[in-house]
Amino acid sequence: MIAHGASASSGFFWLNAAEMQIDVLAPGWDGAASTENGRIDTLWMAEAGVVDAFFFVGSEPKDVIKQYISVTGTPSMPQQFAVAYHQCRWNYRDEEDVAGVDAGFDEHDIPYDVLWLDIEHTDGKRYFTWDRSTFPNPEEMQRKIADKGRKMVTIVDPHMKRDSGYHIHEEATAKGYYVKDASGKDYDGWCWPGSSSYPDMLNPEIRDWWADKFSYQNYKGSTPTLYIWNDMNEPSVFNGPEVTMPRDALHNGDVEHRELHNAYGYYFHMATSDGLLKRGEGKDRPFVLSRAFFAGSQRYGAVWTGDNTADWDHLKSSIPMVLTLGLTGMTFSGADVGGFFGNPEPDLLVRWYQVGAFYPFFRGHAHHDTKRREPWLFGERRTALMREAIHMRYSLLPYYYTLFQEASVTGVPVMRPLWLEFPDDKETYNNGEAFMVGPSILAQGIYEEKSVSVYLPGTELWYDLRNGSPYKGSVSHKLQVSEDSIPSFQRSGTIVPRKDRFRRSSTQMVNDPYTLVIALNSSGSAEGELYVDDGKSYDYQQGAFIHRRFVFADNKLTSINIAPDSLGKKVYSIECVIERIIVLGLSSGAKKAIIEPGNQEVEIDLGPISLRSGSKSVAPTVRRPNVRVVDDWTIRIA
Ligand code: NBV
Repeated sequence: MIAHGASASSGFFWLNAAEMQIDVLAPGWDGAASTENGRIDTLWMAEAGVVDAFFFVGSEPKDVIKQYISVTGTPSMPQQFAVAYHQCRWNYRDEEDVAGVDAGFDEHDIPYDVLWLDIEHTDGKRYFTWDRSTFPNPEEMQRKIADKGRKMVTIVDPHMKRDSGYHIHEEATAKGYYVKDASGKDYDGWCWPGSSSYPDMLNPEIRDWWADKFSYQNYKGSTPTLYIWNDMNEPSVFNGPEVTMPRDALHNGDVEHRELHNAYGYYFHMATSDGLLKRGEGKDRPFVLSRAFFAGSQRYGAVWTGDNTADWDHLKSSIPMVLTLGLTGMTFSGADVGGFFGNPEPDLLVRWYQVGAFYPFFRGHAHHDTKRREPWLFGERRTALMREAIHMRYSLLPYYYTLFQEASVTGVPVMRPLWLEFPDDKETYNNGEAFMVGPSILAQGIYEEKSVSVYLPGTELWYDLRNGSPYKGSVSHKLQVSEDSIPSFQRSGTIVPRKDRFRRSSTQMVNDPYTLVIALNSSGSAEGELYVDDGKSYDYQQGAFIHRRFVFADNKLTSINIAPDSLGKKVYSIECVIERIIVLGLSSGAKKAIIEPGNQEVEIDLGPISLRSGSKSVAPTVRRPNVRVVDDWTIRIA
């Protein structure tokens, strides 16, 4: 629980994985004690376990998050590709289907990084196997996708088919690795494969055994560009009480399932993530998406909000859900774009892409009973709008990656409620429709309306991301809704790094030049950061990264190295330059800039604010300064 008021913030965390109920006795509830001085009581009950509780107190909410993270662990740093767009469906049927979807993105000039395979790709829902009639050559399929810098993900659920011909089941049975029922026999529940049992993830030896299943030798048909999706790990049991395992099922050390339930998925995610780490000999960062999670799951990968529905309300509620996850450390999260159940009306699908392009985890997904909905199936105009939304995300990838790095150190989430950035502004406290991405960008979802009120906090200006128009802070702006994008703004006083050349996948953007977008505040200054590393390994932990702070003040932009020297055993360097600097709020009289060192003069003139098709808006732009991001330099507006 996080509580926040203008003068202080606090948190309470009860580490307990049993069923828990928390009553928030807010005004209007039976038994609400007192709301004097804004006080709201809460009542906590758990079915089992011990009271192992933590209080966190700070002067602002980020202090509370940092303390909570110091107890439960920092979010893992994702690979760069994982921050880009993912395309999923239950199910891409066969290798031809996969090739067709992959080609469809290229034909329509839409970047994507990851193609996902759901449960039907397996041989009878036996995970770690392939249905060879539909996927006869999985390695070749992955290699073809990888040639474009893309990856694949397959699903691996915890219910193991009780089938004597299935090697995993045979081993787990022989070794006694399954969760037991109350009588001590292997627990047998019903799930996708039929009769199934569940490895006991509480036991470290069993987690090790599970992790080994991801080696290339054990997982036949897997390659280094294949990553994993853990679903149904609550665990979900179709015929179990409350659709899960009975509370008296037994885990390692005779721990009853009732004590462990909410952490089963956490351990499963942990073991899977360790598996990917092991298979790459600890070199590459794992990517594992998990449906079930618990305090600390942020260390093992991404999560999503589960099976939503293709309706406007679910689009709307995805925002408070993702924001709340972020506050609890789980910053790498998102909702199924388009809605899992049902067919989205095309306008909803477009809006979902526009909102989803801001989620930290950005994946389109759909139930197998729904119609196909790849982004080019709804006419040219809508294809263009969805392409635009995905392009916007790709151009902001340097900013997102920088925010993920911040989250991996402090736990402060990538996507933030407004009050995390403006803790003193009471107008923001109940706002669950708008959100910040990092400290610099504010966006507001559109849910069917024709016009929308957007509250912009703080006293400074905000600049429309699309056309650079300035809007005043501390004001609710009534805006006409445009179909082009959802309202989104850059806060003045900030600098956002972008990459504006569009490629097939993020991997192909590695050497592309940067654009910096500077939004000046009323004192004519601004600040921002850029973090870059190799996007995949752990070398950054030994200093192999670039971390710059850009400061604009007194008409001069300075690039400062903020990477600590102490880590410097390894080095990361790139030749990338900054090809364009857009300065929102700069007087139009400025005509040239001087770069130091070198005393080189470059032009300033009006250039496009975004490279989106059809965008005509311009702003003062420093043309081709071509300074390297790894170097120290200044650029003075003359
Ligand atoms: O594996 C099938 C689905 C999956 O597509 C979805 O994303 C999960 O949340 N899975 C649930 C099981 C079936 C749900 C009806």
